Order: sequence, then C-alpha cells, then structure tokens
Amino acid sequence: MSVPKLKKESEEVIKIEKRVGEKPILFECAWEVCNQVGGIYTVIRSKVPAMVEEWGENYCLIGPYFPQTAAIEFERQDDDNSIFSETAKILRDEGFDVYYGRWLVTGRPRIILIDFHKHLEKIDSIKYELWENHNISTINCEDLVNSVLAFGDLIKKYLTLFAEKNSRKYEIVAHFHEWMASSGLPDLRLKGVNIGTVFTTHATMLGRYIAGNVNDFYEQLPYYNWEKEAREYGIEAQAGIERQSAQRCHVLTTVSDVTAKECEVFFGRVCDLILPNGLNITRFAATHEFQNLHLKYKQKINQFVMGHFFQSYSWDLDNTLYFFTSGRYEFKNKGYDLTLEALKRLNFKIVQAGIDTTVVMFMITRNPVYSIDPQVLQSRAVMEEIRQTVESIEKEIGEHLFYASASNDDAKLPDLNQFVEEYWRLRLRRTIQTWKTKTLPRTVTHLLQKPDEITEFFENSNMKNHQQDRVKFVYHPDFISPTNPLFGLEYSQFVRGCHLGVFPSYYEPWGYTPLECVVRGIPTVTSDLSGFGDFMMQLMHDYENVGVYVVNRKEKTFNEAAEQLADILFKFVTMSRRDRIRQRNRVENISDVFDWTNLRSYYDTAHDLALKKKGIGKS
Ligand code: GDU
Repeated sequence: MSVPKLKKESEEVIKIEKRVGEKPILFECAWEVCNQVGGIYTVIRSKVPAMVEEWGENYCLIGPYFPQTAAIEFERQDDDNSIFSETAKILRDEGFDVYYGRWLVTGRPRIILIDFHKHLEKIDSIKYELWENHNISTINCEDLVNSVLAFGDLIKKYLTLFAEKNSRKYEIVAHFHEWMASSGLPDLRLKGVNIGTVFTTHATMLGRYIAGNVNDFYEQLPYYNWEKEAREYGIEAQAGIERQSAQRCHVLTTVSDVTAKECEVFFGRVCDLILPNGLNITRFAATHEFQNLHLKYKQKINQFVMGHFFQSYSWDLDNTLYFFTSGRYEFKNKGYDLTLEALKRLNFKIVQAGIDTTVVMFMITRNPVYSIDPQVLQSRAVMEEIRQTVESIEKEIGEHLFYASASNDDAKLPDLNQFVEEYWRLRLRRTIQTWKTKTLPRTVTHLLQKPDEITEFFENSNMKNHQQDRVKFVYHPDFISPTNPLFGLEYSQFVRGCHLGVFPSYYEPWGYTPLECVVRGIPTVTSDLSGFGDFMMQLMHDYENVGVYVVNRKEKTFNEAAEQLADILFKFVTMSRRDRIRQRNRVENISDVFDWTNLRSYYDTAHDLALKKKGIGKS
C-alpha cells in the first residue's frame, strides 16, 4: 500500500538537489498556531515532531498571542540569544508586542507569538496600504478581520526584519496557512523581501460560504465570478486576501484535489502541489492494546448514557452501539443534515427488522450556549449518588459477610439482607425514587442560546428519545474536554470509546475527523466530496472492507445519499461483535499511511520548490 502519486510537476521538484552550506530556515505562520479553532491547529500541532526532526532549530512557528492559551502552551524565553529572539527583541524595543519562546507541545519548537491588540490602532493605515498596493477592499469588515489584518501586518514586519538581518547567511522560507495569517504576504513579494513563500489554503472562503447555501455548488463551480460572489456574501476582504496571497506566493498549495478545483476558479491559479493532511501516529506493539482502550473508554461513555437516559428508561448496554459526528457547526457542509435524515431512516429500519440493538448518536459541535442543562447535570449527579450508596452497601456487606463466614461453625451461608442497615436501604430506595422520571431524556445536553437546525430536526421529525426509538440522540453543542463533567474524557478518548464516526460532508477540503477515527481503530463514514474520502478512493479499492465507508454524494441526490448512508449504518448495526472487532483491526492497520513521517515529504517538496522559484525570480 502506498500513498498516491502527486501531480507531475511535483515529481520533477523532488529531484531538486540538496542545498550546500547553511541549512535554510523555515517559518510556519498560522492563526491556529498555539490557538485551537478547528482543523488547522491539528495539522500544525501534529506535524511539529516530524518538522523538528527535519529542520531542527531552523524551524520556527508564528502565531497570535492570547494570554489564556499562552499561559498553558507557551514558555517565553527573552534571554535566548538566537536570531529569532533577537528580531523579536528589536521589534519589542520599537513598541510592538512580539514574543519569542517555545511551544510546549511534543517537539518543543521555537515559536513567535504576536499580540496584535495594540497594533489595531494602526488598522486604518494597514487597510489603506492593502487597498493602495493590492486592491484589497477591507472596508466595513468584522472585528475578526481587523484582528487578522493587524496580526498579518506584524508577521510581515517580523519577517522583513528577519530577512534583512539574516538572508545573506541563510535561505529563508515562510509557509502561510490560510488567509488569516497571510495578509502581509502580497507586500512581502511586492517589496522584494528575500524569502521564499508557500501559501496553503485549507478551504476557500467562497467555497465554504457558497456550498453552505446552495444545492448545486459543484455543478455551478466552473461558472462562479469570485468578485460578484464575494460581494454577495459580504466577504470581499477575506476573499481578496486569499486570492492575492494565492496569486503572489511562490508556491500555491491546498490539502486535496477536491479543493484544488476551487482554487482554480476562485484564485485564478492552478495549485502547484497538494499537501495531504497527516497525524502523529503512535501505534501499540500489541494489537489488542487499542481494542482494550476501546473497551475502557466505552465504559466511560456507558456511565454517561446511564446517567442521561436511565432516569427515564433503561435498556441493555451490552447491545448498544455508539455513533458520533463532530466538527465545527456547518449544518450542511459537514453533512449533519444528511446524517440526521439517515438516522431517522435507520431508526425505522431497525424497528421494522425487529432488532433489539440500540444506537446512541452523539452530535459534537460548537454553538453558543448559556450553560450545561442543569437537568442533565442533576440526573448525572443523582446517579453518582446511587453509585456511592451502592458502594457503601457493598463495603458493609463485604465486611459483615467476611466476619460471619469466618466465625460460622456450621458452614451455612448467612442471609445477606441482614447485613444491610435500614438506613442504607432507605437511602438507596429514596435516591432511586427521586431520580426516576417519566419525562423523556434530553436530546440536547446544554441550554442553547437559540434553537438551530439540529434541534429543529428533532422537533420536526419527532425524534425525541422516545422509549420505543432504537436510535437515541445526544446533541452536545460544545467540544469535548476532560474538564467537562458529562464525559470526563479527552476528545481522542471519546473517539476510541465509540463504534463508528459518521462524516458524510458536502463541503470538506480534507476532513480530519474520519482520519482521527482510522488511526484509533474506529471505522468511519466519509464522503467522496471530502478530501480524505477522495484520497482513500485513490489509495485502495477495498476501502469499505477495511472500515472506511464512502457516501457517493458527487453523483447522488440528497435523498439517494441519505438512503445509501442509512443502508451503511443498518449493515453496521447487524454486524456481529466478532466482525466489528476484526474490522477495527483492519482499519487501524492502515493508519501508518497517514503518519507525518511519511506525509511530511509533500511539505519538503513545497519548501524546496519555493526556494527554487525564489532563486529564479530573485525575490
Ligand atoms: N475536535 C476537537 N474536540 C472535539 C471535536 C473536534 O478537538 O470535541 C477537533 C478534531 O480533533 C479535529 C477538528 O476539531 O481535528 C475538526 O477538524 P475538521 O477537519 O473538521 O476541521 P475544520 O473544518 O476546522 O478544518 C478545515 C477544513 C477541513 C480540513 C482542515 C485541515 O474544513 O476539511 O482540511 O481544515 O486542513
């Protein structure tokens, strides 16, 4: 099994001779460096060990400074005498809040964090320059765009100064991820700063917006006029920065063939390379290890399910499957609409077939909430009390039973009931009584600030966790973190505890979430419109056999795709436990393909190409 070949151009590039003399310096800049928003954080953070292995101390990241995250993930080092820290110091002396230190993640890379807040005072002149020099209109843009512009301008200042001081000794490459870090890139090129530039877009702004609002995005794609669409969606600034960055950089890249097509239309430039996303994979020597972890974390999820549902009614947890979807709240793009429709159909199919398996579907995303629903917390807390009471009774019985057995002369077993004090019996009975209720288990774990398409679906389809429903829903409108009292798990542990990840996206440049399932040995559903799904289809023919199911959204209508997904899910429900275990082994087996130690070579190629092109253009 091998990674599919890149396009022709890149094969030529791979032959570039290794440089002589000082090793070049690589900067990687992104809004999500030391700042988790979505998938780009995963790309960068998981790639760090492989990058450090190749670039060593010549590798440095640049990201925004936010005090709360920095307090946890950043170690400031003012007394480091490196050229990276020196440049930051000069800028600080000029009044800019630029800090140097180490990012406290595996690999401990050098990092520059930029506090752009004070620089917002200069926003008008930054905007004026963007308009004057690059025709990028940024009037009336939202606050986030202003922040991004101030951040981008300071990256430009840092890199310009760094190049001034060091480019005679070192070759320098700066790799920009997304428009949110690249607003200074067009100017770096205009001013001839001696740096090779790579721009990677992890989606196009226009693609994300349009796909989320129309049903024929892919059919219409070749005919869109980027300026007209940007105006219509009010994203001229974002689309303008993206397009200019794409046109001015030495090397334009994206994460999949799917997105490369958009780049051609919206940026007016063909991508030089595709850089598929990987992960930092640590596999266990013994295969049963990851199966054990599945069991361990499934038991944690069982605890949640008991606390959440058993207050109203119960069922056999041993005959229950946990499905989940997760990601940013993009109802249509992430395929939440299709997933919900397919689950409704699955519910019907299971009932019709008279199968007694229960499916619990977790929808993990982020939407504004007031708090966790107190009712949900309360149920969980009372169940904990039941557990504690039971443990006390257990202990009491244990001690008495031991004494009674040891001091028993006629080998007759004592009546266990006599060992439980009336106090404990009463307490247990009362707690159970206060816990049990006739109301239906909540479909949403939090108090949402306003209803959304997911809650509307529950309303309209009457999927409200009725006892007779075979598919139950838990909509958790927040990302999972170990401090969250409902699960007490990290996201990766939660993934391990589930049986199937469901991600049939409509718009998905890559899609980390199904890949994160694969490397943890959890089967997953993706779509042929996602970069990952497309990659898998190119990689192997029997992807379904290894536990990667692909919904064919390219060719099928919504209705047909929903039926296909419902069939996939139904087939999964009817699989035997033994077959599911075998499938988990097979899916985990392909994870090495996605290890950064393999996929980093695509990045190496991009950086080599940027240096080569810089050499040719002399800037
Ligand atoms: N996640 C958490 N906690 C949760 C739920 C999700 O940390 O509770 C993380 C996942 O681990 C995952 C990320 O959130 O890494 C979401 O990943 P996506 O690929 O769905 O993220 P985005 O849509 O934000 O990412 C964009 C594109 C993707 C992909 C990605 C990286 O939309 O298709 O290309 O950039 O290139």
